[in-house]
Amino acid sequence: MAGRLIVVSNRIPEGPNPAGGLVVALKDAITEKNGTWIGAYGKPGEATDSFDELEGTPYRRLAFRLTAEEHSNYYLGFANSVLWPLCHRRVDLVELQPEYERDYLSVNRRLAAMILRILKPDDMLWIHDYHFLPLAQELRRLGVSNRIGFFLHIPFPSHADLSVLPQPETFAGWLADYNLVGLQTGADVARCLEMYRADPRAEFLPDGSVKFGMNILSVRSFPIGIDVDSFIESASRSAPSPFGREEPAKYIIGVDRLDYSKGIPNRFRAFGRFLENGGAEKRPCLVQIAPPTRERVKAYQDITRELEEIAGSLNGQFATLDWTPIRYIHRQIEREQLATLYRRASAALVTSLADGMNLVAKEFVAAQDPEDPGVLILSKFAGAAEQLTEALLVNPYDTDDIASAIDRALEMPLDERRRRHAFCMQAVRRTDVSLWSTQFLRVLERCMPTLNLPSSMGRGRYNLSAPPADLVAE
Ligand code: ADQ
Repeated sequence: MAGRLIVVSNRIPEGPNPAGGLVVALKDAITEKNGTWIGAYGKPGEATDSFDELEGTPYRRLAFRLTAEEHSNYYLGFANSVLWPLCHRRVDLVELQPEYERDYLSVNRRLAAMILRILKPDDMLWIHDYHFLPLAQELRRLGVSNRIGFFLHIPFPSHADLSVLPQPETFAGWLADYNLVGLQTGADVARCLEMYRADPRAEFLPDGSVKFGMNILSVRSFPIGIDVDSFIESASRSAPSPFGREEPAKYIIGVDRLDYSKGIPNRFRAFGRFLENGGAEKRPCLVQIAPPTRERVKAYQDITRELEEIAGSLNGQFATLDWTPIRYIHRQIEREQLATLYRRASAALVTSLADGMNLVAKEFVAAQDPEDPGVLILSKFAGAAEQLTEALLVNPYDTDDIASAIDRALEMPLDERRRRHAFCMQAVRRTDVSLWSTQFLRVLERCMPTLNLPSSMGRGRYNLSAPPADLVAE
């Protein structure tokens, strides 16, 4: 029997029936492969050097706890105040503190040692996201030669932005210890390869893989998607209006984690411009759902304040006794309700300044009635714009561009709405999340396991083959 699949992600799926996006994507694969999910859980506490096993899911869950200091320095610090802004083209928000990187490395080192204790020789590891960039390097140092894949959910940083790191060259070194690096889009792959092209330690092989020292790694794009059929099913149920009796006659929807990368202030300003330019006569409502995240990081406190100011000022300027232009809701919404909200909306606004993919865009498309679909307005800087080319693509920095797209969306004739929706729906289906995980794992399985050279304990090693071209995702 093939080896087990071990998945590592920042948070472990919690509760007896966890249902986040990544869980939907991976639960079948991990269950079939007798797999294990590893991630942090609970509130910060005592550091442990072995996992706690959580019961109640068909796959095994092994959880670890961060200390309060690690949570501050590794999670809020290096991961979310250095790597997150760096990857989202906000180097002005990068906060460099020596203890951030120190704890980032030490958490990865501790986790590697804990994984080593449960690892079997033919297990395959799939590591997720920017919290664990150096995890393969730490595992290789311990002599681990298993296949290790990595998927970055957020944009790959530009070569110029990487230079804000105190030692920019470590980034290329961290990734080089994976057998396969998966990125969201072709543009991300191009930026990653540009980094290796500029690095004298890297050499390109004829099949496009990168030889780095003695290591060979493949870099491919695997655009993530949603569980299309289940989303369509949720949206097609004839559920009562989530607004009750307060449903606006015509509304545009925005759904985001409250994050500066999502471009929500620009969206509010553009909606204001649209109202000023005569849109107020149509009395549409912008329904923005944005639960706060990472509230201890200053940049997140700033954006919360900024949005309240803009929404307050626009509502003050335009509201009437029976119409509130912006309804801004700071909470998480149930999945079923979200699907209904999408379906009843005339348009959706996704205005990310940078975004790995943006699943909200795909959920909105899947939720529409194909006979009378709403219009997706999508930032050209969201990864989803590489596939959803028939959305109304906008420059999120250009207020007038978004304002006129809102106008165009609300006026769009039915046949054009149907045509654009049908095109986008095909793209949403092509990137269904089950295909995403299957393709990634098929490519990773075809990578030869790494062979350690005893002299250098994992630093000098051969990876005998890159994945064959027929298995490469788009
Ligand atoms: P996120 O930055 O979280 O994900 P996104 O892809 O839009 O962004 O996914 C958000 C998910 O959370 C969606 O499924 C959405 O429905 C849900 N959600 C958001 N706000 C909600 C609310 N108020 N109530 C309920 N649900 C809400 C990161 C990257 C993205 C990448 C994903 C997946 O930043 O670029 O697409 O990972 O790889």
